[in-house]
Amino acid sequence: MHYRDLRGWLEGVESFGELRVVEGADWNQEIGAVAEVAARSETPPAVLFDKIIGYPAGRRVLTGIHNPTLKRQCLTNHLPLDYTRDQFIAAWKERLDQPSLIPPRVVDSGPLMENVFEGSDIDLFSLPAPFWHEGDGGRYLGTLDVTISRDLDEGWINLGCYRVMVHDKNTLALYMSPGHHGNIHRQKFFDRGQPFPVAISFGPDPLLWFFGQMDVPPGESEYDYAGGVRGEAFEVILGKNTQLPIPAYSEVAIEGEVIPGTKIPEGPFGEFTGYYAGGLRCEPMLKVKRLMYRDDPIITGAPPFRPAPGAESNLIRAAYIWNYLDKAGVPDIRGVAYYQTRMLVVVAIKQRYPGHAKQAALIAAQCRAAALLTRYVVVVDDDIDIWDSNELLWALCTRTDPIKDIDILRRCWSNPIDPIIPPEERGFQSRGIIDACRPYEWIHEFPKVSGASPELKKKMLEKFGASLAGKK
Ligand SMILES: Cc1cc2nc3c(=O)[nH]c(=O)nc-3n(C[C@H](O)[C@H](O)[C@H](O)COP(=O)(O)O)c2cc1C
Ligand SMILES: [Mn+2]
Repeated sequence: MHYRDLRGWLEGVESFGELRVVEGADWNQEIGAVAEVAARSETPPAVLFDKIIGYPAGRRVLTGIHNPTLKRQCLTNHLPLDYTRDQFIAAWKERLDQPSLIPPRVVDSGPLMENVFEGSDIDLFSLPAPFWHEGDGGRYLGTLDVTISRDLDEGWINLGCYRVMVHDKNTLALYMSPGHHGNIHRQKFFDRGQPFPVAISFGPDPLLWFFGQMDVPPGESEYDYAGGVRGEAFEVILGKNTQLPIPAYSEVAIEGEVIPGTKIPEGPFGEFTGYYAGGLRCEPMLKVKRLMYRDDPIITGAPPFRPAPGAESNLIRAAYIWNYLDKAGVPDIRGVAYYQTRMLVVVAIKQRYPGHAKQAALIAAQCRAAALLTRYVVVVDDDIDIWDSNELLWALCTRTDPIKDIDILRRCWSNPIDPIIPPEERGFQSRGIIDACRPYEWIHEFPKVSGASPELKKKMLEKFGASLAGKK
């Protein structure tokens, strides 16, 4: 099922019954709370909020792109809707291994230009940016956005998903953590005393956002990757003030400048870790020079909460880590799971030689896709279903002897919103490496796993399944 923009994506979601419409919610905390309740349901739907209190009908907010079912991830990623998790990861491994890159195509205009405001006509409060969580410090227009910037020395264009708070009618605060490409781009302008030009899409094509929150290597543009996956260049309009390429089918976008030497409050914000660890901080002000939106615009939102059980985790990041392991020459990787909000990477291997598990763990722990904020890396044998947390805990408890099997890496890459690190030490973290494989030295003598064989279980189901189901 192919879609060309967010509206096409919504039609797709509706066609398989995963779209809900909520009318009459308040931007002030109600949208955030409804989004959380929806995210915790068994099949978390996408929720389109309309007739928001205090706003004309048509100015909408959409949640449920970032915590989707597998089917919605398939839709977003232009894959067959009936793909299993394994097929999805395999398809992404291939895409990442041999990416087809299609750069964006500049067009003169697009739906985004249906409403354009400049100078004193700009009013960010004309859009129903939600106050997402009760303890937040302001209204966040940007949670599922794409921030577009250019590298001053090398010219390449970055897309990153960074949170954006509304400060006043034409001022925003943009939070980009150290090491992220937008942050490095900003440093280059500020080092020369120049304002940092940015454009931000607040209702992008979900695929552009997907790449915006992924670790595409520096020097490469997320635009080109997303175009490759879509099989067609993204149409972009060049910003009048910044010359930055802005998706022409965005619902809402701004362009402007971040001003060096200025400071405005940013946060607190209920973060993806499930805490307010970043607290109230300061960021330089982003002055908006142009606001553009489609008729009846949709703001896309990804309000973070503590982990919700129903959502699929970040499968693409798992595929990324797996590819890095392959490229580093670690053989016989049988699976990689990445529990995003839990900061946990799990690798399953078929052990082939002494030290194989440690090699896999250390590379997984520092490859680009997992280098930031990973707390634990666990390596297990390939008989463990790494997507079943019960199986994982079973391996952890029965195949590790802590004194032998846990290593600690010190001074790894963390960021200012890491809740367990005392504020003055933030930026670094330690990382636990756990070898939960059967010990290689006596793998063949290791106690046999008990329980009926899969064949016997299957046979018994055929024979007695009806009785077990209470049907006889
Ligand atoms: C919903 C969501 C919100 C995010 N918010 C931020 C943020 O506020 N600041 C930030 O630096 N990174 C944030 N990230 C993480 C970055 O988007 C991610 O690390 C991405 O790879 C950064 O792109 P870059 O490598 O081009 O810098 C967020 C990710 C998601 C999924
Ligand atoms: Mn990047």
